[in-house]
Amino acid sequence: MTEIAKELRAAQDKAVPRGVATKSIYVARAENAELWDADGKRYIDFAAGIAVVNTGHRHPAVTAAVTEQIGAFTHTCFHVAPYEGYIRLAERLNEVTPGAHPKKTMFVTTGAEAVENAIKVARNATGRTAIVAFNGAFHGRTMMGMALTGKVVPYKKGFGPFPAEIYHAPFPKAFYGISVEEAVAGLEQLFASDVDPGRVAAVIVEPVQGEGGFYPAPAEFLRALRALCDRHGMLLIADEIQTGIARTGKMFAVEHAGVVPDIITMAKGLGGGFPFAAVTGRAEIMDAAEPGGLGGTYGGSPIGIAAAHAVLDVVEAENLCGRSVDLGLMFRERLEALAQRNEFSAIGEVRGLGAMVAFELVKDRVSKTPDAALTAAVVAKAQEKGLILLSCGTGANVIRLLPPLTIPMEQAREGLDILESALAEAVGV
Ligand code: PLZ
Repeated sequence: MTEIAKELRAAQDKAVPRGVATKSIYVARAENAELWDADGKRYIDFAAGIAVVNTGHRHPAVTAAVTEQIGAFTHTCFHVAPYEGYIRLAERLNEVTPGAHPKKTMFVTTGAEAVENAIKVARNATGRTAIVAFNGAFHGRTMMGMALTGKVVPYKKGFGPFPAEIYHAPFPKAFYGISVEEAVAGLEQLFASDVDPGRVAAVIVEPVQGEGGFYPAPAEFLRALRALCDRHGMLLIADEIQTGIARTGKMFAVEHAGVVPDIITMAKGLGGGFPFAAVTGRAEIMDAAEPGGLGGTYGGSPIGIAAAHAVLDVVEAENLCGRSVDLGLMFRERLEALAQRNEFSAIGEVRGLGAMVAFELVKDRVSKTPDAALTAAVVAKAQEKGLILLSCGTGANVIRLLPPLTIPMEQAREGLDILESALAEAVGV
């Protein structure tokens, strides 16, 4: 660490709670897929602010839209003095989300808040109370978000009690031997032993588990969930907060499976770097709550609305879904080639969907024991060499690659070169 970083770290440790864990990259400036710290050191950004700047840091179109909005008005509260941009963005999301049925959209500020509202709406519309989520899921840090999250340390431990009537079922993970059949059987078991499906308002699922380790839900699993929901009158909520907005090569990851959810939550990529989130659902479901039952002071902030309109324009104009597919292929090919090499036998699996790519680091490929220490070492070495990487996974042993979808190919390759040399140093070759 440099002197500036050391000093800021020390000040942070005194002034900010340690629960708010961070890296020690003190950013001064960022542009597209590059970031410079307070010492002028350059980084290639394979984190994108955790899948937020899919359109790159400070995309000119996003910056221009926000600047123009600041010149007009920055806040009125949609409940007090509504504005056209909110309504037009709702129309756009009703159009681009999967399914031809009538839809409605509301806006909030964070992913967790989108999840909260999806659950509120689902309970109100069905008159049912129970919610099913999955082991390893991540749905946010609010009370309901934590309750739905399927990992205790560090997300839930010591923070309860949580809202009642939340149940967890197994998520299919082929690498760890949990098949789709077993996951579906787990749900049937839940309905037989714990909760009457007639009391379940909704099943909430990430089409690719994000924080939990970048496990794509197999298409047949998502289809089985859709069928189960239809059979029991439960709603299917797709949490597309990390997977949405072109990240997986489609606008929404559920499209890969051809599954139409009843409700979709969005955040991250939608705001292009501004705190912004949305809930889109079947019109009759979204309309169940009484007037005044939904909303908030900042929900649908004019700044976020302007940014999101620009993001949707850029995704289309720059064909970011196509770009996501190309990037994902390039990343996977390179990682799979590394995994073939003897010295990199710690790479247990390479997987992903579009530009949501990850690899699992294990002590060996037989025991598949997660190697969290090696993972932390790779991330640290990459950082030294100027590459920002994020780990994830319930065993903290998965490295995920989440570059802006606008990253120039040569920077993507440069990032992969750094990753390879970080990996080599970490395994000691
Ligand atoms: N649902 C699927 O990925 C946020 C969280 C990082 P917020 N993921 C990154 C951390 O450690 O807090 C996320 C997500 C999915 C919900 C959320 C929550 O979104 O905008 O962070 O509230």
